[in-house]
Amino acid sequence: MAGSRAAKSTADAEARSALQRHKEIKKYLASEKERSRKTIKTVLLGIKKSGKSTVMKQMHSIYSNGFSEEERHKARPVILKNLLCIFSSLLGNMDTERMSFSTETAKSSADLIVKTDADLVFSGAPEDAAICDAMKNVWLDPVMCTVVSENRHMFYYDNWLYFYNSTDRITTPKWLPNDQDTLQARLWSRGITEISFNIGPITWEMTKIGKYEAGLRRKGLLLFEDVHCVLYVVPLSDYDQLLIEDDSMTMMHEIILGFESSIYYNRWFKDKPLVILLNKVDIFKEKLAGSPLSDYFPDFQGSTTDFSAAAGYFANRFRTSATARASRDRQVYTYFTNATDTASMKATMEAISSSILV
Ligand SMILES: Nc1nc2c(ncn2[C@@H]2O[C@H](COP(=O)(O)OP(=O)(O)OP(=O)(O)O)[C@@H](O)[C@H]2O)c(=O)[nH]1
Ligand SMILES: [Mg+2]
Repeated sequence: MAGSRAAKSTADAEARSALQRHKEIKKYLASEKERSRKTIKTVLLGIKKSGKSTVMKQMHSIYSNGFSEEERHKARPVILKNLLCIFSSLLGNMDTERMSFSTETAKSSADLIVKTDADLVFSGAPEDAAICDAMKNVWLDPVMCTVVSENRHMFYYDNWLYFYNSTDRITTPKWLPNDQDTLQARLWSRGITEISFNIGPITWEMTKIGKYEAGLRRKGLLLFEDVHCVLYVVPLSDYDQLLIEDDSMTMMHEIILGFESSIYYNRWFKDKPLVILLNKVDIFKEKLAGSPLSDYFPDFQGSTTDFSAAAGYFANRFRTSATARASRDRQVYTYFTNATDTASMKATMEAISSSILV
C-alpha cells in the first residue's frame, strides 16, 4: 500500500516536471520566433482619393479575419450617407424637362431626397427609414436606368455604382454592412492612422498620412525618421483627368512630378525602398478604349486597347523617370493593384513582403 503511494507520487512528480519542461520549451520557441520577427515600418502616401484608406482597410480586414461587428455597425451610417449623396447627385443632374418619373410615389420620394439636408446623420431615427424608402422608390423607377447611364463617369467617387446597385439591400431595415460594403464605405480621411499586422515572420507597422496640413507635416517628419520603406499609391485611372487650372496637363502628370519632388528626392526617404502601388487598374482598363492613353501621353506607342502596354508604360515612367538623374541602384518597385479586390491585395502584400523586404 505504502509502496504504491510512493510510486504514484514519483509518477506525479515526473508528470509535473515534464509539464514544466514542456512549458519552458514552448516559452523558448515563442521567444525565438519573436526574436526572428522583423519589423518593417512603412508610410502610406498618395494623393487624395488614390486608395490609401482602402489599402489600410484591406490590410486590417485580411490580417484580422474580416471586420468586426462593431466596425460594420459603424460603417452603416457612413454608407447610407454615401448613398444619399449618390441619389442627390443623380437627381441634381437629372434633366427634369426631358425625363420624368413614372409614378407619383417615385416623384414625391425624389422631392424628399432633394430636400433632405446633405449633412443628415443616419442615427437610426425613424426619419432614416423614410429616406431609405424614398431612395428605394426612386431606384425602382425605370427612368433611373437612363439617368445612371448618362452619369456613369460624372461622379465624385469611383465606386458609386457598387452602392447604387445595392440600394435594395442597403435600404432594408436593420441592414448590416458586409466586409465588402465596409471596405467600400467612403469617408474623407484626415490625420494619421496606424495599423500593425503580421505576414509570416514580418511585422508591418503601417502609417497612413491623411493630409499634408501644417500641423501634420511636423508629426509626419517625425514619423518619416525611422521608416524602412515607403508605399506610394497612384490612381492609374487619373491618366485622363485634366487639371482645372491647366488643361494641357492631367492629374497623372502632376502625380509624376509630385512623386519625384516629394518622394523620390525627399531627404527622409533617401536610400529607402519605394514601393509604388499603381492602383485602380480595373478602372484604368475600362477607360482605355474610350480615352486613348496617347491623347494625354503622346510618347506612348502602344495600341489604344493594349492594357498591358499602357500599364507597363506607367510602371516604366515611375521606375525610370527619376532614376535617370539619380542613383540607378535606388530601389523602386511597382505593383498593379485593385485595392477593392481582397484576394489580389493579399497576394500583392505577400509578394512585397517576401520578395523585396526580407
Ligand atoms: N474600382 C476601384 N476603386 C477603388 C480602388 N481603390 C480605391 N477605390 C475607391 O476609390 C475611392 C477612394 O479611395 P480611398 O481609399 O478612400 O482613397 P484615399 O486615398 O484614402 O482618399 P482621401 O482619404 O480622400 O485622401 C473609394 O470609393 C474606393 O472604394 C481600386 O483599385 N479600384
Ligand atoms: Mg482616406
